[in-house]
Amino acid sequence: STTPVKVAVTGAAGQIGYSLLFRIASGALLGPDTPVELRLLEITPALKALEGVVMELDDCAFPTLAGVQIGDDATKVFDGVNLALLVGARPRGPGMERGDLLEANGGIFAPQGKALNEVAADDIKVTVTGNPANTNALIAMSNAPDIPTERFSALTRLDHNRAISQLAAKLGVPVTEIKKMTIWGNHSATQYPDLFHAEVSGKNAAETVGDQDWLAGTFIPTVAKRGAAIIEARGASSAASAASATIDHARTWVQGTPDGDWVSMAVRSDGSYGVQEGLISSFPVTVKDGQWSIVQGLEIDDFSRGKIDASVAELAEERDAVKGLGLI
Ligand code: NAX
Repeated sequence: STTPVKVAVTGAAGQIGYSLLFRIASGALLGPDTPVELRLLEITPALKALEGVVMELDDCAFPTLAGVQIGDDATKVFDGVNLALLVGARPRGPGMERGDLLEANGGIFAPQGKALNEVAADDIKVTVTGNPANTNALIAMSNAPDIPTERFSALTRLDHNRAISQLAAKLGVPVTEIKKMTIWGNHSATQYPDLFHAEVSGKNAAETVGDQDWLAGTFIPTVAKRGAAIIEARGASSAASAASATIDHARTWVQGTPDGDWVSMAVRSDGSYGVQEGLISSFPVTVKDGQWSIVQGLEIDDFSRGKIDASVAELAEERDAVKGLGLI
């Protein structure tokens, strides 16, 4: 088709944006035959820096980049958008309590949800990368009553990719041998990367590893704390890998999952696996024709049950906090 797909990115002048925009513009999201129009939202003081990024996008002469619009007004920037990648968020500052963090982000994601509700295209799909991603997605979703709830999601694909990479390294196999990885729960240190349903070359991953101490004592914390390890090493938080995962997430949502595999996405719970209905929690999902479904029928043992419940309890606390603040 020659009609450009309109892709909104918020926080476009930030670190993740600096990697993400060039990947989208080069066709990594929608392929080499689909023109893309970028709609970039920033806060007013960052617009000048964003103009510089747009100059660089121009200088790439990407064949798939049909146009770029920038601005600080969500109702203009989101007008007619088909995909929205909500990356810009308020980071936790020194001495900031969780309530302050949730409130500051509510001030971003509630108006953005309302703007999407008002002006986005009918087929809008929303991906929240900005932290706290699950709860920010819940806030945006709750402020967009006319958009079907299944069009909102939060990013746990970076955690998913980290889990695949760690497992592949442990077993000395290519990442392509790993299927059916799952991240459950919140994109936070309570997340649960699950090897009991993952497969390595068609065999059960937990059995192949055969080392519960490594699984519980090394694998899970390494994946859950990888963001902090990147900050420690790089002096800045994950950016290129977060951008890559955001592309993976949105591309899977558009193109679907291959047979015999699934991905992790944080989506609105329908009560599956005992996850309280209405929370935006990460699940194993398959995608077909642009619609995700939670993989059903997996057996959850006591170890996994405890881990999932702990992360979901944190999501419920965040939900209660933003409800108390009148944000949802
Ligand atoms: P940066 O601080 O480099 O960039 C954020 C940008 O958002 C800034 O340019 C800022 O001006 C902009 N912004 C703030 N409020 C805005 C608003 N109301 N509308 C539009 N833009 C706004 O952060 P960066 O490293 O790019 O990270 C962005 C977000 O991703 C952070 O919240 C970060 O915590 C989160 N992450 C999420 C990950 C995930 O897996 N879900 C992993 C990576 C990353 O930590």
